[in-house]
Amino acid sequence: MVIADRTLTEQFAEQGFVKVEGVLDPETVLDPIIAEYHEVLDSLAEDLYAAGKISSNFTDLPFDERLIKIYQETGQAHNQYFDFSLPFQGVKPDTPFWAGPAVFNAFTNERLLDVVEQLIGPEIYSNPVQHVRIKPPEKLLPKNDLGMPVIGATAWHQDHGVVTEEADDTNMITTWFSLTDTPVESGPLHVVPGSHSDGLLTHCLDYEGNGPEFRGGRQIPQRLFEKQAAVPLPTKRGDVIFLHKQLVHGSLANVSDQIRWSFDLRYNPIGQSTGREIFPGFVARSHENPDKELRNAQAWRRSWLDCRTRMAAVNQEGTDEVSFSRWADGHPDCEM
Ligand SMILES: O=C(O)CCC(=O)C(=O)O
Ligand SMILES: [Fe+2]
Repeated sequence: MVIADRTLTEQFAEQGFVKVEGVLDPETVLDPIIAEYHEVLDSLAEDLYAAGKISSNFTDLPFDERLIKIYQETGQAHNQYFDFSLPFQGVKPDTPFWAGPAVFNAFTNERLLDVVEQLIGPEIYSNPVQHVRIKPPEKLLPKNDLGMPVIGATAWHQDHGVVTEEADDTNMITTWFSLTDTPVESGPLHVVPGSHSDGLLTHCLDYEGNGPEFRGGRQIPQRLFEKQAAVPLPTKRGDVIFLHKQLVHGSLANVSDQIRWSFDLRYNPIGQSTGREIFPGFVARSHENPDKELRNAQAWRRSWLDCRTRMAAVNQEGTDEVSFSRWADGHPDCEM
């Protein structure tokens, strides 16, 4: 595949990212996901209504308005209901998550895997570091204790910095796509071209030096990379962005009137550590052992249910039997 006179792999090697247009078919891949998430929103509304936390189920409202209303009335974002992952701490036997068949269908999409294959080779493992991010317009969102929207812009980081040291030699690639068009004002990815060549940078915990929109939380101080060089990557439905694990990136704020809704999935060559071993991955494509490819959405969901059972026995009330972070406080790079 050739994009703007350079091959996809050349562009990825030079820039640390590549956007490929029209990889996923909106009607057969993305619309079924959106339909599936209507059920998820139903269950969120039912649970909150039963607990007396919202004044109505809001069944008459369209998806976006209903989600926003629920976030407003509860003063919280409820992303865990929608995410195909689990928290690192305090998982309960009934912690909600969503690992539905339409989601699994995207993870195993052949056209998506064809591009992944060009970038990391033909033996492809679905790495379980993966998230859905549904971000309503910031002006409509309640604020957290720091005065920031309860779900907003993503602070500067490298995806390598999000996994444990076990994955230092893993050739992990991130794939990012949006369920709805994501113009600049909706808060797309924001990447620093070429920054993947500078190695793993320090990620600070609860850092305050990157400006009010990134107050607190884990992030790379802006003085460690060329922030002025950052470019936004708006997307249309069906486009997919591929990121090198050391590309410095974040996302912009959603200052539009629409929700901003993305998936980020990761893949690595089979046999390499995922850097999050307690979470379940699977063989997405194997030319050597095609019979090992997982194509059963129920089995995938069950693997997350089993993981939830395992997680409910560890990392409770401040204990840390399973580590998810490689960073400690007190690095000189993090001084203000
Ligand atoms: O979509 C976002 O806000 C951030 C996504 C991200 O950091 C990623 O896909 O690795
Ligand atoms: Fe990221």
